[in-house]
This record gives sequence, structure tokens and C-alpha cells, in this order.
Amino acid sequence: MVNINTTFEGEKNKSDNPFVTNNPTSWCPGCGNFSILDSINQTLHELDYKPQDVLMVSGIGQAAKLPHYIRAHGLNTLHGRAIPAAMGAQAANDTFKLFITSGDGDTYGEGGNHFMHNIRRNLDLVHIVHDNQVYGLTKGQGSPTTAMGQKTRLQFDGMRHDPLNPVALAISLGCGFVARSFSGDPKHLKEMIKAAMAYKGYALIDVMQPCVTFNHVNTFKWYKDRAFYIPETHDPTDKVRAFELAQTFGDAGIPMGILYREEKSTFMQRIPHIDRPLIAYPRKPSDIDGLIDQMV
Ligand SMILES: Cc1ncc(C[n+]2csc(CCOP(=O)(O)OP(=O)(O)O)c2C)c(N)n1
Ligand code: SF4
Ligand SMILES: [Mg+2]
Repeated sequence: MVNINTTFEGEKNKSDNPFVTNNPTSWCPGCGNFSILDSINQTLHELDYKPQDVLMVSGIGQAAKLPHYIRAHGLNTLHGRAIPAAMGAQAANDTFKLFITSGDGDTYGEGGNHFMHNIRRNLDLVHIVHDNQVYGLTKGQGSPTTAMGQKTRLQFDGMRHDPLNPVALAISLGCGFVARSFSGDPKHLKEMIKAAMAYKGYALIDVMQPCVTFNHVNTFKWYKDRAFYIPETHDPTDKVRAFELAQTFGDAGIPMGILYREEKSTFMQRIPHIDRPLIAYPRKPSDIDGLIDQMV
């Protein structure tokens, strides 16, 4: 397998990066979440965003705590419900650069319905899924992406469900930007975040992330030994080839990069009567009384 680059850039830009906080985290030492947070911080700073320009939305889980650890607007919502909250936020004010940052369980399990239907709606946001193939916060149960047969703290004799393949599912549903990366390769992860931010529409990045405490199968080494960069010859507009590549996982290798890319109109563009963000409408909370009177 081709070697991927797992060099960490350490504390680069940390002291003058306005997104970096000193907030104590509840993450375990060695957790892949740290590098995902660092990669987001560095990317936003390198692109010259300011904390007031950015909204981070999440559901519930270890990954979903990320908005507490970055200096930006944040919404830490209900389990699996980051997408509807983000939809409301974008309809109200689409001037923010909108991110969802949540776990594999939160996104593909509890939030699976929203995940699918958001692909149809195509909100303009970057969705970073910390895919550690386990429910970390609730102490290591199998998640939708845990491999069949893998033993967990709850599934003592192994998972009995087939794993969900999020990138293949996203491509099959028509998601316009589908990428995969690895928390152990921050350079690559930053490149993917930049490409996703440049994309107008729903951009999914499934990030392989070791959970050092509860997943002793999909370790840093396990991912590093299997990950490979998608060759430059890959045409990301070739949906059939992208779907084939998306099937590749585990011992067959884990392709990293942009699997699929297609230009599509966005949620806000498809609602022409929202000609400006809702906050720009000259309404007061008391106007709601008149609207209710009209309806009843
Ligand atoms: C409706 C509901 N179901 C279940 C839970 C319990 N719960 C909280 S976090 C979590 C798992 C989150 O896993 P994941 O999204 O993969 O995030 P991780 O902790 O692995 O980063 C579960 C099952 C809950 N809070 N609410
Ligand atoms: S339990 Fe796993 S996912 Fe959660 S902080 Fe610890 S290592 Fe990270
Ligand atoms: Mg998880």
C-alpha cells in the first residue's frame, strides 16, 4: 500500500489563531478528535476567516463536543439532529460559513434519516464526520460503521449487522461532494476541508478517526496501513467509477480524497421566495400574533 503522510504540524499558528481556545476538553489523550479540531482551526485561519464568520453545528457524542472547543458561533443540538438545526440556521442567516461536525453514530445512526434527506435538499455546508466506527461517548457500542463480526463492549460475540458504507450511500443518493480523509494525515484533511469549503452545496467528508479507548481494532496503525491517496487520474465526475472506489474499504485499502463531485443547485437557491435571509425581513416577534390570527 502507498504510504500516506502522517506528519503532524504540531502547534503551527496556534498562538495567533483566533479559533484556538484554551477550553479543557473531555477527550482522551491520543484521540483522533484533537487532530480534526486542529485541522479545522488551521484551515479557517489559513483562509483568513474570523470566528464571527463561522457557525459550527453538532449533535451529541464525543465528536459533537467540538463546537465547545473552537472560538466560533456554535450550536450543540440533540442526538442526530444537527442537520435540521443547521437548516433553520441557514434559512435564517446564510452569511455564516456553516459546518456540521459530528460522529458516525450521530450522523449515520440517530441522524440517518436527516443525512439522507439533506442530500436531497442540498444545504450549503461542510459536514465533517468523525468516523471512529464506534459509539465513543456511550462507552464503545457498535455503531453503523462497525464491521460485521467485530467484538465491542456491548456486542461481546461480534456485530451481527452489515456495516453501512456512508460514502457509497452518499454517492448513490446524489450527494454533490463526497470525500474521505484520516485524522492521522492532517495535511490531507486540511486539503479536503478547503475543497469542501470551496464547494457550493452539501459537502461530506467522512474522516477515519481512531478511538483509542473503545475501538482496539480500527487503530491509528490499522488506518495508516490501509489508507491510500486516490490517484490523480481519477475523474471525480465519473459517478460509476466513484461508486466503485467507494466500495473499497478495510483490507482492500481505504481510498482517501475526493471520490465524487458534481455541481448542483442548493437548498436556498431552490426556494426563490426566500429572496433574502429571514433575519433581513423587517418583522418583530409580535408580528406572529397577526399571522396566527390569519390562520385560525
Ligand atoms: C436519542 C438518543 N439516543 C441515544 C443517546 C445516547 N448517546 C449519546 S452519544 C451516543 C453515541 C455517539 O456516537 P458517535 O456519534 O459515533 O460519536 P462519538 O462519541 O463516537 O464521537 C449515544 C448512543 C442519546 N443521547 N439520545
Ligand atoms: S472515547 Fe474514544 S472517541 Fe471519545 S474521546 Fe476517548 S478516544 Fe476519543
Ligand atoms: Mg463514533
